[in-house]
Amino acid sequence: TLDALTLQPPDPLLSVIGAFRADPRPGKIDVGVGVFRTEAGETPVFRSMKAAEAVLLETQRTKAYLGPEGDIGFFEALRPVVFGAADPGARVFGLQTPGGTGALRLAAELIALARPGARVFLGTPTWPNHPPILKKTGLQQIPYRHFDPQTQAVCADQVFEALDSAQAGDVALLQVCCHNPTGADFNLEQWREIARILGRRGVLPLLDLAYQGLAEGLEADAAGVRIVLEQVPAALIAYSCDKNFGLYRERTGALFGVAATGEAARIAHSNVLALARAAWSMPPDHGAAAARIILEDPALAADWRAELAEMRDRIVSMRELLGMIDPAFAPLARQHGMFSTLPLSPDQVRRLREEFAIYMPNSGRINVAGLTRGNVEAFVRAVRSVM
Ligand code: PLP
Ligand code: TYF
Repeated sequence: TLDALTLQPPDPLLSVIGAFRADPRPGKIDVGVGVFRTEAGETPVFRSMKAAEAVLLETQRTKAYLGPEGDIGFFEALRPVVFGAADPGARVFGLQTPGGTGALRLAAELIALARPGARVFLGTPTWPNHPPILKKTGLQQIPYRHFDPQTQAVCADQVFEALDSAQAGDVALLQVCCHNPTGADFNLEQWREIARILGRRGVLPLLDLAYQGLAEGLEADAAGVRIVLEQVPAALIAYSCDKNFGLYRERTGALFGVAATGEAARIAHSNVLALARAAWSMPPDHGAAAARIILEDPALAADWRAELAEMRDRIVSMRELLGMIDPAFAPLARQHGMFSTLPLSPDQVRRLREEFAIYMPNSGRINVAGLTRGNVEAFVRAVRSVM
């Protein structure tokens, strides 16, 4: 049976990790995979997380199964961070998932169960894992242009036009903040227009929130969710804690659903539980348990928020520095989060790797958190020299 398989290409983002590691050149620069890095080039465990893990080690009395929902306390503690004052009460359902990826996959499965082969409107370029997840669940993709490489900004008119061509029962997969791979987010005015269109057309929003707190702040970064919820009866939110709690390999996330009524939420909830059971049965506990301890403790939560603010400040200052060194990079200062996509060909990306030991995926996406005050000028010079 297995000899019927054919060779598959590796993950274009994760394969940069190994290539960078194998390069012996000092001064090499990794702007590849999307993990936050400090000025020292490290991706440390948060202080607040270390403290929460110590509490967990001390107080955890059992590791007995929790069930397909995972840690309900985690889900409930995260809920106000996502919805704030816009919490739809009994219309909310959901569960803990293995990372944002697990939440996306479960959301896609739920949509496919309700409406097999549903159409999903998807802005391009997007995170390379979005298309395979939709494909695996048999959903149909309707791509449209999200980003204009010339202006380095959202092409809002094309987004509105695409979404306005959707019909009742269609889905729109939208990234809420820190757009991966372009950093080009919707502003509030654009979110309001998108929300009106989704409401008018009867489109189900599938909101991908993987970087809350890394753009402008925890509250500001959830604006898209809250604006959309004012205009639509139902929505799905795939949430990742892997960046904003620094949990990455612990695979921590949640799927939040909002249904039209409490009864519809109860039914949808029973379906996501059944789908989770058939996929991973129960999510891994550690990251969610530690995140819950942070969120439930005012002092730890305050420290967590301060650490997030530090990360955000570093990202913003690297973006500003890029623009100050070379005006061609100035538009990057208006973008959010770790990612930007430079107008580089795969051949130029190869030259940066071979001649300058600068590592990024072939798409020309860079992680600005891989830059430091010490290497940013060399980075700009190298990029300019291959352009
Ligand atoms: N969505 C986007 C846009 C992402 O960049 C990521 C990154 O990992 C995810 C979802 C999934 O996050 P996780 O690592 O928690 O699965
Ligand atoms: O886009 C990124 O770099 C992050 C990390 O299969 C990531 O989202 C990349 C690829 C992948 C899972 C996570």
